[in-house]
Amino acid sequence: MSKLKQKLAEKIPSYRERVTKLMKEYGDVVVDQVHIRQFYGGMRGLKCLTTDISYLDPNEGIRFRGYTIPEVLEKLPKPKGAEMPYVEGHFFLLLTGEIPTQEDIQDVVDEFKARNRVPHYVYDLLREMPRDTHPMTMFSAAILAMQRESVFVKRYNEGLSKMDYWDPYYEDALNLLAKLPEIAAYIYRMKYKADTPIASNPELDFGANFAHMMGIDHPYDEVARLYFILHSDHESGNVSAHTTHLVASALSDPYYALSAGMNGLAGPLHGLANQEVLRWIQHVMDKMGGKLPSKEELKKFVWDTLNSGQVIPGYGHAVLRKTDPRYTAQREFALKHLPDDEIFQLVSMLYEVVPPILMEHGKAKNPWPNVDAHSGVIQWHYGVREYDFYTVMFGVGRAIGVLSNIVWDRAVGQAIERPKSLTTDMLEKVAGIK
Ligand code: FCX
Repeated sequence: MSKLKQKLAEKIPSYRERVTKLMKEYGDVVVDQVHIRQFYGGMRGLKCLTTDISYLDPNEGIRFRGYTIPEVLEKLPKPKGAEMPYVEGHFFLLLTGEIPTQEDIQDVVDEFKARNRVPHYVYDLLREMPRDTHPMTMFSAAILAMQRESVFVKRYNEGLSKMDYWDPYYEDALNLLAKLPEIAAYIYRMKYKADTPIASNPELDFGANFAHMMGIDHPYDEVARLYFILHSDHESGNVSAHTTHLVASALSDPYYALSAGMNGLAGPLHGLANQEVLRWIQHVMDKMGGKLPSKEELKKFVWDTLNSGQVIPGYGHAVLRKTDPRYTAQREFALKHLPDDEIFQLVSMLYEVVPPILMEHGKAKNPWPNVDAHSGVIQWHYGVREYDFYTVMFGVGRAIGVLSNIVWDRAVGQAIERPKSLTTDMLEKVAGIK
C-alpha cells in the first residue's frame, strides 16, 4: 500500500467515530432553518452539507484543510528551483489534511506517474467527435468513456463491505486524476494546434507535464501548478462539487461522478465564467480599436453592460463578500511575471472601476472579483487564447478537490442524498396565503 493510502487509512477510523457520535447522539440537533426564498433561490446559504477538505469563509475566502492560499503556496513542497508547489502535494494535503514532506511527495509523484497512461480508446472517441465540439463536452466524455476501468464497480460486484468502499474509490480517483492532464492537453492540441499532440514526459510532475504537453515553455509550468491548486476546491455547495458528491452518493463510481460534476462546471454561471470574462474584455478592447480605454471610458462600458441587463463576468459570488484570494494569488503572479501585459493592465483597471459601480448599482451582494476575473488574462498572456478551453483546465484542477471529497464521503459513510420537495400549494399554505 502506498504511503498516501496508508496515511489515509490511518485517518479514517477516528473520523468515523466522530461522525457516528454526531449521528447517534446529536442527530436531532437543529443547525439551520429553511426559508421559502431558498426553495427558488438555489438553496443559497443553506447549511446542509459537510466536508473537511475546504471551507469558504465569506470574508476570508477559501481555506484548504485549514490553510489559506498563501499558506498552501508557502508550505507545500516545490520541485527543485520551482516557484509553485507540486500539484501532487496539494492532493496529499486535501486527502489527508497533512502537509507532505519531501519524502511523501516522491511517493505521490510516483503514484501518479504509474497511473497516467491514457487508454487508446479515449483518443479514438475524441477523434470521432465533430472537431467543433466544445472542449468541455470532449473532456466530460473522455472521463465517462473510462468508466469501464472502475476498480470500485469490480470490487462492489464481488461483494465489498461498505466499510471498504473508500479503498476502490481511492484507486479510481488516482487512476482518473493522473490521466486528466494528458487528456486535457490532447484535446487542446487536437482542436487548436492542427492536431499535433505532444507525448507525456514521464520525468515531469503533474503541472510541468501538462505545460509540456500543451507545448508551452517555462514559466507556464508554474502557471499550471498555480491554476490547478487555486481551482481545486471551493467547499461542497458549488455546482461542480455538489454534483460530484450527489452522483457518488448513489454509489456511482468516480468516473460517473466526475463526468457529471464537469457537466455542471460547463455552465456559464459556474466554470464557464472565466471564458465570459475574456470574451467581455476582448469586446472592450475591440471597441477601443485594440488600445487600453481610459478609466472614464471603462466606467461607461461597465454601466452599458449593466444597463443592458448583463452581469459583469468575474465579479460577484454566491458566498464570498470580499475579493477572492484566488484572484489575489493570480494578481501577485501577474505583477511578478507580466506587469506590462495590456490585458493585465485592463484587468487591474477593472479592479478599481467595477466594485464602486456594482455598489452604486446596488444589486450584487458581492461587488468584488472572484477567481474568474483573473484566470483568463494569465492564460492569454502565455498563448492559450482559445478561451473555450479555460474551463477544461478549471476542471482538471477541480477534479483534485471533488475526487478527494468523494473518497472521504465513502470513508465516513455518506448516505444517498434524498432531500424532500414540496408543491407550490404547500408552500403557499406554509406562507399562509392558501
Ligand atoms: N454583475 C451584475 N450583476 C450581478 C453581478 C455582477 N457581477 N453579481 C451579481 N449580480 C446580480 C445578480 O444577477 C442578481 O440579480 P437578479 O436579482 O436580477 O438576478 C443580484 O445581483 C443578486 O445576485 P447575488 O445574490 O449577489 O449573486 P448570485 O449568488 O446570484 O451570483 C453570480 C451572482 C453572477 C456571480 C453567479 O453567477 C455566481 O456566483 N457564479 C459563479 C461564479 C463563480 O463563483 N465562479 C468561480 C467558481 C466558483 F467560485 C468555484 O470555485 O466553485
